[in-house]
Amino acid sequence: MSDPVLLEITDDIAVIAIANPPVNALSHSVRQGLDAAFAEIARRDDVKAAVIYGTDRTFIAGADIREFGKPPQEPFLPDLINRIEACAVPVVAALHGTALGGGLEVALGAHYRIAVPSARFGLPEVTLGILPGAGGTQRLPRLAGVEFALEAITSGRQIGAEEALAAGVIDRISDTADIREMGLSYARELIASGAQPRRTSDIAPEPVSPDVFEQARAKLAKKARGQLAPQNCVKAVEGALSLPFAEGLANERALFQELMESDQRAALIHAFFAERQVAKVPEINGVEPRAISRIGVIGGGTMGAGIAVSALLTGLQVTLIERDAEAVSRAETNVAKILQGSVKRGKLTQEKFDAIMREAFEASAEYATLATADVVIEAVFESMEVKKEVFTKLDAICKPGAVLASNTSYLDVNEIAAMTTRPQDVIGLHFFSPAHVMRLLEIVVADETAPDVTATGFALAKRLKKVAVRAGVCDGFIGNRILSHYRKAGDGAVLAGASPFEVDRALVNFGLAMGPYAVSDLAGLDIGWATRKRLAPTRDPREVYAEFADRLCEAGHFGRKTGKGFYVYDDGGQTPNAEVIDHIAEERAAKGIAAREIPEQEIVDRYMAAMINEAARVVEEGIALRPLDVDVTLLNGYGFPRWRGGPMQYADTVGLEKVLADIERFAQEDDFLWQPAPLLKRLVAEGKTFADLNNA
Ligand code: TC6
Repeated sequence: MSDPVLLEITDDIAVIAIANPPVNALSHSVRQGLDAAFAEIARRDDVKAAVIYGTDRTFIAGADIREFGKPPQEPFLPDLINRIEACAVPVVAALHGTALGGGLEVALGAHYRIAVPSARFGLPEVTLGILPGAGGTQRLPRLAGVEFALEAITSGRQIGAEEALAAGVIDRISDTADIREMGLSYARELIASGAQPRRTSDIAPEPVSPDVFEQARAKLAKKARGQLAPQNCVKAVEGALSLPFAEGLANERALFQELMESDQRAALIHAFFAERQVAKVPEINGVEPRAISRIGVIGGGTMGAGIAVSALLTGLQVTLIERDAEAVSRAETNVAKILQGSVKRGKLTQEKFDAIMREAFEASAEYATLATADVVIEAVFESMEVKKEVFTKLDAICKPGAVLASNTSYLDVNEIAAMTTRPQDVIGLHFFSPAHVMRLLEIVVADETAPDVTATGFALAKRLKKVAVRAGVCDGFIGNRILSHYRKAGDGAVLAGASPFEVDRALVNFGLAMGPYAVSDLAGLDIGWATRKRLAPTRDPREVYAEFADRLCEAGHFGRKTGKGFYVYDDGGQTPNAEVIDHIAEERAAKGIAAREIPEQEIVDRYMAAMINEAARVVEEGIALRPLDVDVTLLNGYGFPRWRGGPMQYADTVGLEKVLADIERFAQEDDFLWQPAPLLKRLVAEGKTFADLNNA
């Protein structure tokens, strides 16, 4: 392996190049190299300034996350950055790409910072369940003010060069193309002007009212409910104001260590790597995707319009098909409305909006306009008959090699593919609503789908900035199949004695964005009802079927859209619907169930055990490639709390033995719903975890 840190002395300037692809992370060898370079600079008396820059595409994207959880090795990053700051000659950080986390902390330890206009900055540690533990919480408030630092550190957001300049994070923007040269010429200028080292730690932070911290704490308690890292970030920044620099650093270190040892850190880092690992699908390794520039979308409702917008925003040409002129015009309005939302939020200029609507988007009632599309995504009504009709037409019209995709969320993609003469070109692309917002895309690979069609699905997902997960064909694929199982466990808890409102509350307290009953009100109770009716003929007679949701639907209560469902919606508020309690009481009486109090923890245990158990089956059957694919699905499409890492990571954290024991306990009440998955039993017997399967 070539040297990750190169030191050369040129014109009395020490030039330090970091070359640790792909992102120049501060791995042990990089820290060693930087430490040695600054030791060399201290030894020499012919060096008048130093420049640090990153080779290739970026400066430093942070500490090496792969080293977290392993025994730390010296030199430690905080000490190294103190050493850089203590350097007797001016140190310039020449910045491009992303200076994130420990990378920005290195830059803050330098004395002068210059960046190209496209450079981006940030302290994203909070998103990994930690805090900037190499002086970031102490130096950023000194340079950019406490309020700026608090917001940047607790959000972890990326900051552009202009904003960084205005805030005082960097000193200068330059559009010199050669990063090394950019740093060198700044250093030469500093030498010529007699500039001295300028240490951030010497700056006294501007005082702020203690209310600033209280408000930040209160806001984060709501926004980042249950999370440790944001609160520790506030404490660390508070220390920058109340403590001398060295003590502030020690305080930061202690708070950092506490987070390093937390399950939340392990879960968030699992999520980070899992979201990259999901794209590693053996069957497409080395397979070239088909070219995509023109997309066809069939159906201009919420889903179709969302898919169209998602594609338009990444520069693709989109043709949207609807039934007739009236539906075409409604679809156009839907697309324009969503895009206008981006204009309002400042994400799209009015000129760009006009250009997209004029040049990239077309809506039509003529299937023939799809003849040149590279990928066509069907997003029509969820009915096999309707979908079959669409695919028959597509088969007749689309060019050879076009990818024909269905956005079905449950149906059999093999059956859909069989309607065409080219099943190898057919795939499922299951978007989540609203499709221009939700990050998840399930790529459903049917029996005859060609590998380059699967590769095209992944390439499209990347272009649309989605996280794509490979799924096999079954009713509901990965996410909806698991969902229908844990929803039954929720219903089981209700029949046993909990109210739907207690179930919702328990799961929100656990960290879910919304409880399952509030979610079904939002989605529309008629959707689940239709699915239950569809599956009724194949329902196993041993299943304990909960009917209380059907009672609401029969009364015409479909949730938010009708003003009433599990909750009553009026004046923007939501209150429990008392009718639900009556329906449940009647059903318990009819089923001969004596209600008992179900503690909050038991509600969570039931819900999680059902999720994990079905997920284990999904993995064992190969519907999901690995446990991590399930985690990424639930995290990005189902509101599972990221700081718990997904259900499989959660299962490993609480222990598979406990999960199995829970299932066996619940089976005493309903031994049909609670049949332990063979994979779960095997892992427990072998003393293994789901993580072992991820790494297999
Ligand atoms: C920190 O700094 C703490 C400091 C305090 C210490 C006391 N380490 O995302 P991509 C890998 S915490 C190790 O696909 P992009 C990634 O797994 C850190 N590996 O590329 C992938 O590997 P694969 C704070 C890393 O161009 C490959 O690099 N920093 C790291 O879409 C390419 O990544 C962050 O949180 C890392 N730090 O996006 C930044 N980063 O090819 C985390 C990436 O084997 N990184 N890899 O799958 C990012 O946000 C993005 O990677 C990016 C580049 C914006 C830098």
